[in-house]
Amino acid sequence: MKNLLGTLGKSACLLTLGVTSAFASQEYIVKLKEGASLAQHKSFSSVETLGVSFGNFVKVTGENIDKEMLSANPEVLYIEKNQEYTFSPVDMGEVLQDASYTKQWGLKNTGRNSGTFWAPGKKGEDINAENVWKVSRGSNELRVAVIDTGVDHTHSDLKANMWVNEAEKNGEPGVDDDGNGYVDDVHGYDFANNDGDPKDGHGHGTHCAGVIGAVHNRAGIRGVMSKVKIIGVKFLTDRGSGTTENAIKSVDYAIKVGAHVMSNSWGGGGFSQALLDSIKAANEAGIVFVAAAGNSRRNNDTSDTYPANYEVENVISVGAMDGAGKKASFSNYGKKKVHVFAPGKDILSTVKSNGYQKMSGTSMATPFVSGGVGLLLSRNPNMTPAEVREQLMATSVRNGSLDSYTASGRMDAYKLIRNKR
Ligand SMILES: [Ca+2]
Ligand SMILES: [Ca+2]
Ligand SMILES: [Ca+2]
Repeated sequence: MKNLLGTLGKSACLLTLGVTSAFASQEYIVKLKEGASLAQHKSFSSVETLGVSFGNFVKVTGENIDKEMLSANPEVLYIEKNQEYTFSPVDMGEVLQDASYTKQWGLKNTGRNSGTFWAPGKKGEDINAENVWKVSRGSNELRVAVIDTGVDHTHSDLKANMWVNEAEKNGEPGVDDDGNGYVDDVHGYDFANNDGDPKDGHGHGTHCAGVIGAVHNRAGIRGVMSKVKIIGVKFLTDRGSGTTENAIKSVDYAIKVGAHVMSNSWGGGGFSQALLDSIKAANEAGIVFVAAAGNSRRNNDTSDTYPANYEVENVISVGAMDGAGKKASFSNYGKKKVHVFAPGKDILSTVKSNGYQKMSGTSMATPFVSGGVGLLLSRNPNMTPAEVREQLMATSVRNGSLDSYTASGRMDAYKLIRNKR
């Protein structure tokens, strides 16, 4: 009986695989030589130019595409699968009405706002926000691209800190008024739906945006930066997944509109040369690329986690700390490859529809670092990404609990700005 079931199981599985590969459409990202184009082939249903600035990329769609044949084409530099990326907050609380600064333990940990009866928080395990705000509050010139599920740019706690493309705001609907190649990109762009409105149908991207730059008024919460211009770059759908194609288009867009920092609370898939090329292009443009270390409790020194693990000097991989100053149980870690930790458990921030919510994940730790880097660059706009990362790591606090999980410690925004080592 056991044998029979085993055999049936196996053949059923094979059958499923067969069906999938025969009918499913495949998508590949292909980098071609400059000026080259791809000749039509019967297995292609479409060849689409991606139009990014760092190479001649096309997306090839079709059934039974012969990857070997494509690779052998002398015009092809490389070919890879159009992969899928996701974000993964490990925990999402209820949407709150009574959001307040006193609950933001990541900014000011009182020891009473950061834990539970069973797992108490620890006073001072935060990013030292109140001290840094005496020195820097950010700048209206500093642009942070939140590459995510979009941003609710109408949120009352975000609106004043959204980037505004004036030519589009005062221009005509349906027209690319500033001629940057994107129609109606007033506050950013939506690559998931190919339109100029990166509104957030999920909440995750808005949460990240609030951690970076919620307005310092008397209502709701405060961001790490009180002055910043947030660019909403949406490539994750409202269900939270996106492709290599739209990830590299997003990075390209953020470069084109002059972002200083890219905040990336997403990951997945395997190695992608195309994504790596886009990150290198961002590095050459002097843009810091902050990335979530991941939420699968893994050691990133021995397991590949992308984009956090790409070895480009502008990449800062961020792990999540809990309210006691310890590694959050879900957080990935890495003595070599995770550069820094930041608050990432029970983080209160903005969500869509003018709401507030607590979420947990390295997704939430990442924008704390994007904001900290934003504060630094507001004061020192000429620092290179390599210098930023070096200073971030050298000024991080080694609190004992995190020592074996990261190359440095917990980000201290005040020490970072003052370069106190
Ligand atoms: Ca435009
Ligand atoms: Ca327009
Ligand atoms: Ca506020």
